[in-house]
Amino acid sequence: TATPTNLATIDLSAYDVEQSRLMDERCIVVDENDRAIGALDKKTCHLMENINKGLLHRAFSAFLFRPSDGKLLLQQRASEKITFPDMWTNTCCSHPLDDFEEEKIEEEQKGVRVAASRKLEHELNIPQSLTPIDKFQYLTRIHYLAPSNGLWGEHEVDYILFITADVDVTSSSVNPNEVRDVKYVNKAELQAMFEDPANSFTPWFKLIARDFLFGWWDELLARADNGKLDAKSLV
Ligand code: DMA
Ligand code: MN
Repeated sequence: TATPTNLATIDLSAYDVEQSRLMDERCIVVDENDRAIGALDKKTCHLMENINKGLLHRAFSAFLFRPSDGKLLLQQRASEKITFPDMWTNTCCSHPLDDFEEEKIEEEQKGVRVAASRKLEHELNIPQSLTPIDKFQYLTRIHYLAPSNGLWGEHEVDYILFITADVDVTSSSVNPNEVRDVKYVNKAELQAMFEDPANSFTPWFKLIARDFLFGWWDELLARADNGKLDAKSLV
């Protein structure tokens, strides 16, 4: 197969300095069966030119619910993000990194759980003590490809993780380089947001909402009504 376009060939100087720096993180490259086959920097992994040749990496999508009212925390991505800026999406997404030994562990999805806890703190300032890795409920993995704009896109095996945590995140408590705004929504409020053409959403969030989230959410709320909200027993 052809060599991927690498760091040297695309100039990031027009982008946000911090987001450009994060493009040096090393993602875990996988095959179609989610077997780890190597590591490449985040920039290489997100160039459509490489994605179109089949380059695939491992990721997670975390969904955080507030136990008091069963509402889901959404984020609007910062304008500084190089991929999918300003779009509304689930609580937090990112990648387990080859840079950290713990994030490469596949048993019981340990690597993506550790990465999710790390990034919930980095993006939303949620203390890691509130998101211990055993509290994440792993639901499924999805394989998807989505272009962002001309140059950039996503092609991932994405692990979907639910967690409940009693935190009040606000637009002024988050990392502004990652997150522009936040919102807690119930199912009807999210449906109304989807119906408003003024809002734009990430393609993976639309996909997960359509195929999985709304169904799971009923189950979650039913349990909340019984005073037994416990994502661990959902599946
Ligand atoms: C990447 O998310 C992961 C998915 C599931 C799309 P991201 O672009 O928010 O990653 P990061 O926060 O590391 O830039
Ligand atoms: Mn990615």
